[in-house]
Amino acid sequence: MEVKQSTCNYCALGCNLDFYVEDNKIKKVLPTKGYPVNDGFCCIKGLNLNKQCRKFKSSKLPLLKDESGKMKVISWEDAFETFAFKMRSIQEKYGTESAAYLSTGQITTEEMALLGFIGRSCMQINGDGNTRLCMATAAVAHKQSFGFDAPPYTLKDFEISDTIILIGANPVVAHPIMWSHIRKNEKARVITIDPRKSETAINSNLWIDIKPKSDIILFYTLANVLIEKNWIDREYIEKYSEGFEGFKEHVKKYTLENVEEKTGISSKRVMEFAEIIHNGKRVSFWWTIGINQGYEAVRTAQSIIDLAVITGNIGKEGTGANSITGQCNAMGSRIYSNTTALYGGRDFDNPKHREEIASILEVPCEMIPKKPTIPYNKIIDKINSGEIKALWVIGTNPRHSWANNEEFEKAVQKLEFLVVQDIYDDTDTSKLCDLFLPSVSALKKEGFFINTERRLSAVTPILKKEKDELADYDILLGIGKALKVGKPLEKWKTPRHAFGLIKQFSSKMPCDITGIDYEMLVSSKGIQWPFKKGDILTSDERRLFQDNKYFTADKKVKLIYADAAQKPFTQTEKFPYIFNSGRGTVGQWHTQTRTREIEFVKNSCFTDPYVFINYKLAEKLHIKENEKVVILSANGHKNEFRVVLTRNVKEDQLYAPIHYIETNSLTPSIFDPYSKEPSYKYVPVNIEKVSEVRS
Ligand SMILES: Nc1nc2c(c(=O)[nH]1)N[C@H]1C(S)=C(S)[C@@H](COP(=O)(O)OP(=O)(O)OC[C@H]3O[C@@H](n4cnc5c(=O)[nH]c(N)nc54)[C@H](O)[C@@H]3O)O[C@H]1N2
Ligand SMILES: Nc1nc2c(c(=O)[nH]1)N[C@H]1C(S)=C(S)[C@@H](COP(=O)(O)OP(=O)(O)OC[C@H]3O[C@@H](n4cnc5c(=O)[nH]c(N)nc54)[C@H](O)[C@@H]3O)O[C@H]1N2
Ligand code: SF4
Ligand SMILES: [Mo]
Repeated sequence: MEVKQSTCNYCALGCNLDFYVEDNKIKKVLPTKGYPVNDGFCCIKGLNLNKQCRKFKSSKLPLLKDESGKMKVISWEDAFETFAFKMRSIQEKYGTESAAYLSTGQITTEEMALLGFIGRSCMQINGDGNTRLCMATAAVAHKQSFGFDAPPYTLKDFEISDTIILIGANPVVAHPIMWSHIRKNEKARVITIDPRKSETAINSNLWIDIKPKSDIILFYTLANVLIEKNWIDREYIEKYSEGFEGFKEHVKKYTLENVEEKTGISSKRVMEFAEIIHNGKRVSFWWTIGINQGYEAVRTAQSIIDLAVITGNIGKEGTGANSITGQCNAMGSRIYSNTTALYGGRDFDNPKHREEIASILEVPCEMIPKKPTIPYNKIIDKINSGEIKALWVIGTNPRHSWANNEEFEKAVQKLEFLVVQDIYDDTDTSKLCDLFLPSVSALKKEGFFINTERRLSAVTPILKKEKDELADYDILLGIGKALKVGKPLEKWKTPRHAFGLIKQFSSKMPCDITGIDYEMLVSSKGIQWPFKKGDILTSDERRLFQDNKYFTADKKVKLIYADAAQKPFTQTEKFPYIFNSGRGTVGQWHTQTRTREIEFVKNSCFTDPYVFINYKLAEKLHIKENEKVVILSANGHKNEFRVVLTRNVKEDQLYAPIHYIETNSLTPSIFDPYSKEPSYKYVPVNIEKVSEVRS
């Protein structure tokens, strides 16, 4: 039996797995021993990767909607020609930017880079990704504060930190292997900041039960206290940061007197928290999308960075202001998809950067876009206003996952051409399309992913493609040919060619990987960026900023801050409760297209949408466990949910898992002003008994 090592294509840990293969069938999956991320462990999703596409397989050939509205199987050639003909005619009729695409953090970096070339350079259209829904805030915060989108840590930092502060992050459910690194560290004090007592809060030493979206006020108040008490690292601040005097003045407004009213945390508890930070020798701050998804998310993320910097908890072992990513290749998409940043994290508006990329690709400089893509929400707005007529969706399921998701359904009705490229033809979005392009899953692909700690790892073809099966990479090449891209496409012949280009894109950038050959990634321990030509690997774990040099022009980290924003919605008599949403169980992945293949997950999870409600609130409203209620949102929509009673959400709050399409019918069209990431986790709602609403 052959054993092939590859990377899990679910979450951003990028666990490695050994696949035991015989006769092009997977007989067994075991987590790779000795791999620095998961060393012989993994979660239920990774263990069941062999089931991906087993039961709900799409047709191997594309599908095209005929005049009667039925999907008919067509050949790949016809699909590519149809794609090119329809896209070109729409662009000719309505203008170049009347087409757009929405992509993903779940395909290989090579595929992202090629898609970025076809979409942004050859078609000259806008294209954003589901990483906007997830990580855009962290990317913008890093870029502004550090000078580059660079998560600084290595997973080992969890094991050597003495104070681990988790903010808006629920790794017990969302990153179980990350939690296992935390568990290994028996000495650390673990503090979780979350409005609900999440599975992680339950297992922490301290739960800071903050009011939703008041983190920024807590962090500024903490900073104020730490500065007043002189519990800060003055030498670090002076030598390596910029903006401290202004920051110090700014946080003076955030006093202990006001903190409880705004955050729900008493001044005594804030003082105790400040002492914990002061007493810690290696304090690490970790945040995920409880922070990234918000109406002032970038500034909140930066208030975390500011705290780490003023206390000197950055660039050293077991410290850092550390953003955790979500999807297996979110980091690949952030740096190499050519959408929000030019290849390699360059700037679209920098002529030198554009020339460098044009010269690597051997194309005229005019082919390199001069501006980042318009964001996801603008793409949807422009479909609704009639400016965008064609949409190409790759590896994401926006009918389910987009905020206020009925807006997406509305948008689709206005489109003249919707193409969906997915591994299943029955997703909520696939079901709406005119042309369906089936890709094989990562089990049959070659390429690489970049995980949350900047580790590149190989995606190895575990199974051979069958007749008529194509990977996203092949599909993109087919589209490129039909679009008559011509000679420039020769540079992209295979994923290995793309790898070579990506290396060149990275040259002299902070994410430099010119020292990595693809073979070095295969059956290896992965390699974290940067790894320049000539570098020698001396350790499995590397962190950034150990030399205290940041990627800004003056090499200093910027302390960035702003007045806390007004809430876009407040709780009123009409909408008295706050509706929060996030991951439900370890076994369920987002819109469930893939994890429905896992029998155990299917059998152990609700099939219909549910919402957690506090016992006391239920009592007050005469609602019982398992009863169906209607939740009415301030966004104007309502939907039915099954009630699950809990003590872990506050009386004025509700929590719904995102794995059911109903949840996002209630979320608002509100975005952070800098990152344009949706504020999914905060919307006022009301609850009514089904009978009351129907009568
Ligand atoms: N099983 C499973 N694992 C996954 C995924 C999955 O779908 N299923 N998805 C992956 C992806 S793409 C991502 S991005 C990650 C997400 O990983 P996480 O961010 O850990 O997951 P969430 O459950 O969305 O949100 C985390 C917590 O934020 C809290 N929160 C809400 N509002 C606030 C607030 O105002 N302040 C604070 N401090 N906390 C708040 C929520 O109550 C929730 O417990 O998970 C990844 N892992
Ligand atoms: N209310 C609320 N909504 C949220 C969130 C929240 O916390 N609250 N979180 C947001 C976040 S962080 C995220 S990341 C998004 C995720 O939202 P989505 O991206 O919509 O979720 P997925 O179910 O992961 O969709 C991925 C799609 O890609 C397909 N796919 C898998 N592998 C491949 C492949 O190799 N090739 C192709 N072509 N297709 C493939 C899958 O079948 C699936 O249809 O949801 C966001 N929505
Ligand atoms: S923790 Fe993440 S990367 Fe590891 S097996 Fe589970 S889903 Fe895959
Ligand atoms: Mo995500």
